[in-house]
Amino acid sequence: MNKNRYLLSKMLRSRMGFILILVTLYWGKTLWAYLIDFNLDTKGFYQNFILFINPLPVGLLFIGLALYVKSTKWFYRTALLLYFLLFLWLFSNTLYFREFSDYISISTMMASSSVAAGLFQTTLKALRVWDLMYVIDFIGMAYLYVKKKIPVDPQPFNKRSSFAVTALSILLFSINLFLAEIDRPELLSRGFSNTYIVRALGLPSFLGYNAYQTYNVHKDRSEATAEDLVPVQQYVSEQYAKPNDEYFGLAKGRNVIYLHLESLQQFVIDYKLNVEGKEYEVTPFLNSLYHSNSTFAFSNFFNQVKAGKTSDAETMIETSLFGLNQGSFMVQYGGSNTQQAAPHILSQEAGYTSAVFHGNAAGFWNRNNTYKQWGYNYFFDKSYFTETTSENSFEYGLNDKVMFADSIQYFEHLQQPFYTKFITVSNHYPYTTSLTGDETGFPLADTKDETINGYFATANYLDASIKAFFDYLKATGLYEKSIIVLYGDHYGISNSRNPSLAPLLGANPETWSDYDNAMLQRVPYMIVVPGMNKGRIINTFGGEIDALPTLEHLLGIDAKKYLQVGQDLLSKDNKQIVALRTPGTFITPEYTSYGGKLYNTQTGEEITNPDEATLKKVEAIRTSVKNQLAASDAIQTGDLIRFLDNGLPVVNTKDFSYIDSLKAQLALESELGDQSTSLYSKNGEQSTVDLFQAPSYRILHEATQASSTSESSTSTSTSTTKKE
Ligand code: GP9
Ligand code: MN
Repeated sequence: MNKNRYLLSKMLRSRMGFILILVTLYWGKTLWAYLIDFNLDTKGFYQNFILFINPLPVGLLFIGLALYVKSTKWFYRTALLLYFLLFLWLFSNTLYFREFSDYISISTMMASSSVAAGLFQTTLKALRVWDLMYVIDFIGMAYLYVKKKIPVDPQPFNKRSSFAVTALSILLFSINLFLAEIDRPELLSRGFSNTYIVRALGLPSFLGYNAYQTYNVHKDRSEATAEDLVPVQQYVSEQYAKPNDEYFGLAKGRNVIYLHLESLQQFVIDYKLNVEGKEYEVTPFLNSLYHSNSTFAFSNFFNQVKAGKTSDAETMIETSLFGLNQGSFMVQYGGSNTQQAAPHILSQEAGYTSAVFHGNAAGFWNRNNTYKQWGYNYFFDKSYFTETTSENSFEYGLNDKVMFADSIQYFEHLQQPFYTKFITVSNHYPYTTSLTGDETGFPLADTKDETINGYFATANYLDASIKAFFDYLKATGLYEKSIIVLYGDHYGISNSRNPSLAPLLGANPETWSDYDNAMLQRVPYMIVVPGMNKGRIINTFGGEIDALPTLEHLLGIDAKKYLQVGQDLLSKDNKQIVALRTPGTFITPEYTSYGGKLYNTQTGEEITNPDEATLKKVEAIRTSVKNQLAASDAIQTGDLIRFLDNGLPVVNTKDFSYIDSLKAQLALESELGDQSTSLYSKNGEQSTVDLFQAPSYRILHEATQASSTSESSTSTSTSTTKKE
């Protein structure tokens, strides 16, 4: 016992012991910050375990570098300095987080000395009593130093052992990374959010990762010049599809409400799920919109996203430029590129106010920064809504009905006309975790694949929440003053699962082909213009890239002067060539190129021996697709809009703060007085919050099917299955 204690104290008095003490201190402080200061949203044992271990490898790697120093004095100085730097980075981030709910990135450091200044100002305000925990060891060390009680080991570490420590920490880091990738595949290639990186790998690794990304972005950007605009502008003016007189300005001056339908595919429209001989309409409300003569409903509208998924869809919808071939544009460039997105264009051209409502954390997909560049006045993320619990939310945020309900208190204070977007989330993979309690009951499909089985129920929930929101719009009178655009962002069922889906679509899994996969990339796209009766189902082929010019023309704003590569889908000049991001893939009414094969779009037959004429036509399509993607990529990676002079002022991101937005809205309302156009002001300063009603699945169906005992037994068994 005594011997052990002697060995331990000898060990701790050695250089290695000193390093280990510092690493442990750093570890402890980081965990303290994770627990007390940061909001890392970890769920379950596995994520918490990764969080728990991640300060260790990098701490050991850095502080361990001191072991290479031979001189006694300098060894201790170096070790303390490295420890101090790690501490400084940790502590700066905690202070920054208290103010901005995000982590310090290279661009925040570079872009604004104001952040540094702001940080300094807020530092004092941001300090808390318990911050003593972060510095208590320094006080202890100073005391020991003064009392000359710090043991000094004059024995240098040999190179080999120092190297062994470095190698060990790299090995530990690789294990950490490996575990993190299992938890979240493609973590580094797709980026997702700063929170995801920090909680998986820790703060110093986040800095390294961010530095690498920033370096790449800056390299492309610094090589670009104003001259690169010339071919791009040339392309854009050739690509321009002039507005259709019949529809130009049809919705001029109306509020624009975008409803982002998470993972909703076109095949669910009009689809009836057959379970035990009974048919269940999955999206009854969306179906009614689809067939309404107030709706331009598109039947051949394709998602064009890549690894940035939701963020790619948003990028296209808001800017008519593509996401990247690798990773997410919003994450890599969104916060720093000069952009001319819908909120900014509409604010400048027609005095619109803009806002986004979304029940996830603001940093996901770097929305908090990108939205500022897009000119969004407000961004109401989950911090504005009811606290998330396991009943009302899942991994990706608050359930849709709750998100809509909680949005109204802010929505009603927006000045009109407004441009808003509600990003739903409950119909997100895995489709089995978002619905609980009274929201369960829609039957599960019966395939081998649980993901597919749950998809219809969450789609049905999404449909019900959209209906509730429409009911609210009608009850408040906003409906007639608005144009409501709904779009599915991307597939919900991945290609690898499609053969299992096939039987539900009346197809044979054995003969399921890449053509079928391509056709399943269709997503809903509906433009509802209440009061208008020119609506119908439109078979024009198009995609997300085309949404903005289509909207602009409906609002009476000519897309011509903007650097947008999509085409108005209501224009007669539309080329109907849908470029997908995977090189070589595209869809037109005649040909589909997908999975390396060419198909006849109408019949689905593979074209193995194309004749001369076909070859020629396909070649022309390929060139057109390549040009469109190349023009977009040049704009995005070269940050070319910064050179553009089309009269639109550059967005000043400092105009926007997404903190305490209600206060800003109310202040504006009272400043405007009689001139305030918010719903709240127009409604005699009466809140409309109570007009939003979103009854649960159980309540809705008990009312209509109370008598059907077989139905209630189905729902009971469904909810039991879900709990397992
Ligand atoms: C998260 C949500 C999901 O906030 O928008 O993004 P996705 O995983 O679909 O790209
Ligand atoms: Mn999505």
